[in-house]
Amino acid sequence: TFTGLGPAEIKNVEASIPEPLREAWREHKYFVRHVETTLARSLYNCDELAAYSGTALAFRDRLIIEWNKTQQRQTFTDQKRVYYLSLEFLMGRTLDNAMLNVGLKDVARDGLSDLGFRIEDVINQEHDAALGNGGLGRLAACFLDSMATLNYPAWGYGLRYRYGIFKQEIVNGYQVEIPDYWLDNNPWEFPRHEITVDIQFYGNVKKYQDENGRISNSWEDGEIVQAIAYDVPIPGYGTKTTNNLRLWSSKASSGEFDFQKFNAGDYESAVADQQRAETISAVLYPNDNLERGKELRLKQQYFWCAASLFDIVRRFKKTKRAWAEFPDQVAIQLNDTHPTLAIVELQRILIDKEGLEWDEAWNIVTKTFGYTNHTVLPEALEKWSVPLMQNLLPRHLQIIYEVNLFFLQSVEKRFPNDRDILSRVSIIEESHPKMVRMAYLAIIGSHKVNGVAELHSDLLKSTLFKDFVKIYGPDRFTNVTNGITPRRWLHQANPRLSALIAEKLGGYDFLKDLTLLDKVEAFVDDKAFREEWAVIKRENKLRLARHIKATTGFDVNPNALFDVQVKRIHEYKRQQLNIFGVIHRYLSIKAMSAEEKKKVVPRVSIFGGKAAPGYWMAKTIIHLINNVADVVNKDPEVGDLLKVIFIADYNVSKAEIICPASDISEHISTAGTEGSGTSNMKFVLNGGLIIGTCDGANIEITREIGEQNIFLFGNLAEDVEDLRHRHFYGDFKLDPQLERVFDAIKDNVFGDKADFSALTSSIEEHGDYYLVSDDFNSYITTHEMVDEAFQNQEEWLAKSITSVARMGFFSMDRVTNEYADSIWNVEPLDVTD
Ligand code: GL2
Repeated sequence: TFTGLGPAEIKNVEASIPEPLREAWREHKYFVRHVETTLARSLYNCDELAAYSGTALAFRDRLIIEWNKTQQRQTFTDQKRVYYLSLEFLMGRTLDNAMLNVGLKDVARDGLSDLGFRIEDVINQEHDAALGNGGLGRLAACFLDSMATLNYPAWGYGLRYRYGIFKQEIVNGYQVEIPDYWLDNNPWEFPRHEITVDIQFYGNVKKYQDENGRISNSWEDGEIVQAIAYDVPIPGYGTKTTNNLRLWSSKASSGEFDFQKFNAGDYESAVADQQRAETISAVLYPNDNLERGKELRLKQQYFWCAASLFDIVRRFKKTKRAWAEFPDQVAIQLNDTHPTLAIVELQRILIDKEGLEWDEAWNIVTKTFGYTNHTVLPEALEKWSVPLMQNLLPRHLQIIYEVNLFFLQSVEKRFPNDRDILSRVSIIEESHPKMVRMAYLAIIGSHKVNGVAELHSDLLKSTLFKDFVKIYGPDRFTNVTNGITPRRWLHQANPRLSALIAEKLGGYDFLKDLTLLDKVEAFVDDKAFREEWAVIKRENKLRLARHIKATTGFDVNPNALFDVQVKRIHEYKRQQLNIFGVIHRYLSIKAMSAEEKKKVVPRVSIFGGKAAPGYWMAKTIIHLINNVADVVNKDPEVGDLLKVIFIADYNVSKAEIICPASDISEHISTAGTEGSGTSNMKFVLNGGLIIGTCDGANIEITREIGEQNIFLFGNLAEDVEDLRHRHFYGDFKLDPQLERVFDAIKDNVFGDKADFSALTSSIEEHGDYYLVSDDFNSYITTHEMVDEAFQNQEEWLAKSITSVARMGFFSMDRVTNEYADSIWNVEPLDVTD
């Protein structure tokens, strides 16, 4: 080990080391120094947590240097930057990623091993940064990785929630939520106490005449909350570019608390202001694809938009350019409608603070923003009540009304004979109370609007945003199909597969250009390669089996077909369809003779995902899965032929273990409901096959990998409306196989039937909105095809290899370049010395 050396000796030893190893040596030195000084521990009582912190701090030192250089370079060259505004960044862990991006993981492994640690155990000490719910938040994190890797001058802006997404425990089959206080011992953030912004709420608007005689508006009084910046370095892979993610934290603006009140004995009200202010960035709303219209959420949105805009404008003003150049310097991407107030805030700054004329300002605004829509689900479309906004953001509401007025006037001019169109496209919905339609505001205030998969973007154009296509023409609307970063989702999650591919391709270039994977297809018949491929899958399954054993106590057979569905629990994602299928399988096995059982392909059905705490039906689905697991796993008649596992607290770091271990994964949303889905891509990239509906990105995955390599089933999006309509008018017959499943539930086979009656009756009696019954037969039959295919391991292997080879399209780098070219108009900037 390297302990016990003084600085002079370190220098001596360092000089004696050959150059390539010298860097490695420095890493050790930094590690030891951090453990002994920053952490004030001796190496003799350095536990795994301290080893994690020491390693993290050593790598952080490197990142900071590159980060500073990158920021300086970006400021110096003064070229256009992109700002990605997202309420969610589902980052997961950072250390492993930082080591791989910097390229020194092997050095760290050796160093830690010298000190008696296994690198995996050290990595496992890190708490996930879980500032997101699901795909939307993870997409934002993949964006950051790609933008840095491709050297785009880019910043992320978000909120520094004190509590990330809750931790999930399963108690007696029910989901229980535990707060996720993740900030202790987080070496990856840098508080910037000097970067603060005062954010105003409430108050009222006064008109006044400015020095040029112009009537202006001023937003006065109300309440001020302070935003403080926390910066997180984002290293690119194989580049020196290290971008910045800036997260805002809220604090009472008076600083500490009111000492006068405190001294007068009024303790409670002395701290009340402070607590109220801190509440704004306290918690991430745990809803995925659902908006609830709560005032605190609107406060979060404005707080974050206003702080970010202030920061962006401040940076622009330093360049002393004319305002008209703002869109040449700044591109702002809105991740969903959550940051739509940024549009209004920029208009407010330009006209109220900077004195621009309305049209000139609005022209700048619309050239600056791009809006990404992620869902067509009506319950996810944001609307804010006008009275609520009037109270919280009076000036913004005025501006929204004005934007709407000018917009509707232009629509009326173009379509003078169409009265209905005005109420259909108005930003204000004439309901009680009136509501502000945020998606419409986002479209009107942006120059590009995109969906996240082809089907999704087509549906936007033909349904939700149809009128806007008519008004603006088709060019404002585009598609950019989602992707994933191959660094985390292949190289980090599946290092052996990555290494095997690198060996065949002569290096790791494919991690920067994923289309190079197509060369893997040449090895599909190579015996040694195939064997190695199979061994890796098996190792990954064993790793997951160990995790399952450690967390649930169940043994699963690694030879069984691992069938995985991990994602947020939602009726539209149809985990209920899956668990009904499992029950069907269970009942079928129980009805078999010993001879018949011999032909069954053993399965492990693995579920994971969180339900929003207030989403009762989703919680019922979790309960059913756990009760089914309880019965099936104990049934000696079934044995190894079927096991059901619910992995609690599914998150990014668990996904990294689960994705490489699946044989088949399920992406089975009702056609037309899933925006894109991105875990489908993660599974295929790791050599798993998928069963899916013709929905979201499944369709393009099929196009890329070939339909012989995917198991598609179910009704098509174009038929969904008609089927729902028919159900509504009583034309519904429960699928007979599903009826058998329901009968077992009603016989209390899986616990008290009353617990699940809402679930079964939503299908039998209330219209089966998600078409579970309509798709059931096709689903079961397709699973039989999966079993059959799995029995031919040689064929299966060929499908697995071919699919991976054809996944290049789904790299987040392709996605980022498409946004950069067609929406942002930004160029990369190399940060070499
Ligand atoms: C989502 C979509 O539901 C999902 O299909 C898509 O892949 C992601 C990323 O584009 O966005 N929309 C949404 O509100 N959440 C998603 O995951 N939470």
